[in-house]
Amino acid sequence: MKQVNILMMGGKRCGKTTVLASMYGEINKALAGTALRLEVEDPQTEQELVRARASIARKMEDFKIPLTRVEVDDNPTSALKTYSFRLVVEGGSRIPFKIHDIPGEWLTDSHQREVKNLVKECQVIIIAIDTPYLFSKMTSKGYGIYHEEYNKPLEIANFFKNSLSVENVEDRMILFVPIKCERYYHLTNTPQLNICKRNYMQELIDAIGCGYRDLLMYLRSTAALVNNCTMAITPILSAGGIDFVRFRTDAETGKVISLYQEPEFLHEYEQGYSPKFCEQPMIYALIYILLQELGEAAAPKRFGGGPKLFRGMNQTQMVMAVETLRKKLKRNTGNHPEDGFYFIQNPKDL
Ligand SMILES: Nc1nc2c(ncn2[C@@H]2O[C@H](COP(=O)(O)OP(=O)(O)O)[C@@H](O)[C@H]2O)c(=O)[nH]1
Ligand SMILES: [Mg+2]
Repeated sequence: MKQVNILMMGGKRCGKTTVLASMYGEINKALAGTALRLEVEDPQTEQELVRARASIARKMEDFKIPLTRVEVDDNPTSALKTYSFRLVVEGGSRIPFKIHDIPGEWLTDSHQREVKNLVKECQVIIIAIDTPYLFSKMTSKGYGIYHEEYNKPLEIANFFKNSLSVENVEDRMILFVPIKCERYYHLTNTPQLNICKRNYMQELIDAIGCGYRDLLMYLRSTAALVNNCTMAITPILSAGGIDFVRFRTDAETGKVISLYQEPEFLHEYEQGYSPKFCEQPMIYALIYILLQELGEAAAPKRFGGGPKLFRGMNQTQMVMAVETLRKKLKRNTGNHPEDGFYFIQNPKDL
């Protein structure tokens, strides 16, 4: 592959652009000490990220009024959106770094072929999960009542099972990224609120297990997948200082309305726009891609060995970048997840 390609899928309007804007604000701190830096490539990407940031910042102001309503936006864009970045290697060489955001409907309609072709080009697939829909209004199935409708887990599973071959997915990293985790993170970490001492971030892992059961079973169904496909859960607080509180159905329109408010008991430095963990999926992705590249570089020349993607970097720089990023990677210790971070399968030993 000549460029880094990451595919993002998930329910509509779940907050993907907002997460990308927060990620971009943080990733270069994580890359400090490596020979790499991420930059925006085109003005349109820049504009979109600025707009998403302004929108969430405006919301943070609105949420100072308790129980501010957010209505589910019914006007999602129905086109593929590509965010163009570049990885700049010390010394000047540039690696195109693209994040493709596909509308959820594309998994079931006539665009399936296009998505399939896109998957072939992508090293990493991100499944964005709207966490309140997954976790709130819990049912006996182990996930929330709105999860199937809004996060589309069945459509995602069917797409993987029916439209992709094992070769399409086996050498990939698949990240489950629960976004808007504020409420559950703050509840877990605020003793005044967590009277039953529950670890909501840990419970989130079980909810993902139940909510994406079909997909997970499929991705673990053959030796080829188990031995090659990397899977992890990397939760995100896309905005920081706002908590989802509950859903309400509007009596007149029948629409589901989410209620948000400023969290209680937050330290001053956590109030307002203070996203957390947004850089983590990119750290996971970069380590994975660097390791893949190092693996190929180690392959004998006649099999086309030697770094292709990171041509401007020598092997030592690549190894050092992996080591630096590894130190910043949030991960589970043994079977114990940390803040909901959890490797489901880690065959490449990240
Ligand atoms: N309350 C709340 N709203 C959010 C959050 N993330 C995004 N939004 C809002 O939800 C809407 C859709 O977000 P966007 O990032 O454009 O979603 P996308 O369609 O998946 O790219 C925007 O109005 C955002 O400001 C969040 O963490 N909390
Ligand atoms: Mg978007």
